Amino acid sequence: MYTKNLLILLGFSALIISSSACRNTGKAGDQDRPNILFIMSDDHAYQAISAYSDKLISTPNIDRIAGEGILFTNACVTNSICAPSRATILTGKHTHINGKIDNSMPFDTNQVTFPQLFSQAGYETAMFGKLHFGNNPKGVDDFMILPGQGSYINPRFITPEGDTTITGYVTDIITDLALNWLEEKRNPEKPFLMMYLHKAPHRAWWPNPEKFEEFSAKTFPEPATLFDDYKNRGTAAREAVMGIRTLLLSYDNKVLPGAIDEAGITNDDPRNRRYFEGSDYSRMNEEQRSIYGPILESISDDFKSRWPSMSEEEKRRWQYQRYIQDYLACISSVDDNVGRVLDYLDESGLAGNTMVVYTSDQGFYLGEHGWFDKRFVYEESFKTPLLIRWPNEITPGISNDEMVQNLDFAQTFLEAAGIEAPGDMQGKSLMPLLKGDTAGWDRDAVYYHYYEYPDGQHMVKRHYAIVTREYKLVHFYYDVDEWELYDREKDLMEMNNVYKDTAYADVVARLHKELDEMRLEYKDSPELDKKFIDIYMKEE
Ligand code: SGN
Ligand code: CA
Repeated sequence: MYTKNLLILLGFSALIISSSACRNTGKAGDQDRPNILFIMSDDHAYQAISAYSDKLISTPNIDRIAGEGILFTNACVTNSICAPSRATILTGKHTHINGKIDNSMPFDTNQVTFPQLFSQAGYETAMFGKLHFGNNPKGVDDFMILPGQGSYINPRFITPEGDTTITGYVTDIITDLALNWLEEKRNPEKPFLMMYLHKAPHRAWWPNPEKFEEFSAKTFPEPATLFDDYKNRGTAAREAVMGIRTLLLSYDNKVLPGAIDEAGITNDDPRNRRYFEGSDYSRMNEEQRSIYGPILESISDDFKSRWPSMSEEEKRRWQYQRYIQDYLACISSVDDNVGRVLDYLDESGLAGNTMVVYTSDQGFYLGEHGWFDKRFVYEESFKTPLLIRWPNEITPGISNDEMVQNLDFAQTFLEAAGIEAPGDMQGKSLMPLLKGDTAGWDRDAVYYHYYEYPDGQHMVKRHYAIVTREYKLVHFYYDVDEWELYDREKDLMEMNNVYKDTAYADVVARLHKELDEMRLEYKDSPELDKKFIDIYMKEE
């Protein structure tokens, strides 16, 4: 079956190679306009991309994008959570303007998204994978998206023709769909915009069986702050519920529920078994169960033999290893699949005039501060990976440390395609930076605002912030009124809130003023903060 599909794919590749070879020699009209391939994964921390750091994993394919293009080392998001990040990317506006401030708020479909503008300008457009908006994408000629968070195993897809379920592993399937569209479905006479959006490595981190087996046998280094005690920080860090020890033993760490009983544990989180029973595990067919089974048994045996005699510290270490093993295993599949797509672009002759972007909807904690998840403006979740390749325009192997944001993507792609951006977009095109022209880049601070609180789950308080290269000034509000200041140059791990340190009095005064100005400039305000709280109260 697989071989047959492969042969069909190869056949089509050959056709495309010959047609695109002709197409790319021309320099007139549509053939000048670049293709855009936007690759985004879900919760992919920059710490888990070897172009940024090789401490945890090697990602040779994702790295290729930067090796043959540009690596942004200071890219960040405006609101570190899934659907708001996607809304910012699609609209080029902060979430208080586009209205999608949290995962549950509906997306206002009257908002203009950049794929609509591409479509109007004659581009062929498509979207495959995770959107997470609660409504279908606008401006795409073709799409297959996961409902909500979607599933890792045998995922269901929403398509323009109705729903369908595909047997297999989600990362491979989304890639098959994207490649199939590139090879067979798109109109080769037009430039394309493709949104290729992975579900991985989102919780609950189900790897494919081969990676699961491979990575569950590895041991990974621990971050320096795995045992952070949140001293010298505010209430928000102490009260957030995203500690490694709050990971659920079966649902997250893949210990079979029976093994928890056999280990004599009587105080397991009541959600654990329920969630596990409704998880990807329940979606497996018999054949898949028989492949995953021995790996789950081996994890469960290790758990039973060691857990009952472990100290609290050892339990945190054990749960961290299980977490990071599965997380990185999921990324390894993403990397392999990105490699398939890059190879296709090379082989088809499309690579030169295709801008390939790799990013994530936000960063993620990989045990730093003792956490998983995101949401905070603190470094690991505020920053996001950003790698861009476009051989016809970008000098290979450059790196850029300017403060760029996901807010900038829409205007960048529009400028690249020669399409005028609407005047109310709030970002800045990165085109000069892609061309190595940093002289005219005059942004020295970015704005951040997170809203999803109280969420009953991770409980990260509402906050807004101004971030400059040197400092981060944050205001936590709603049920607290607390300010934090971090010295980003002296305190890389953000362990000391120096807001009340008199040595920083001038900095605090200056940043307060700049933050006020920035809130005005981006049209955010105390009235809007209140409006969003009122909407939230009504929903409750
Ligand atoms: C789920 C996860 C959370 C996660 C949110 C948001 N819990 O609710 O841990 O923060 O998604 O993620 S789970 O028990 O359902 O796995 S986001 O990427 O969609 O914003
Ligand atoms: Ca996410």
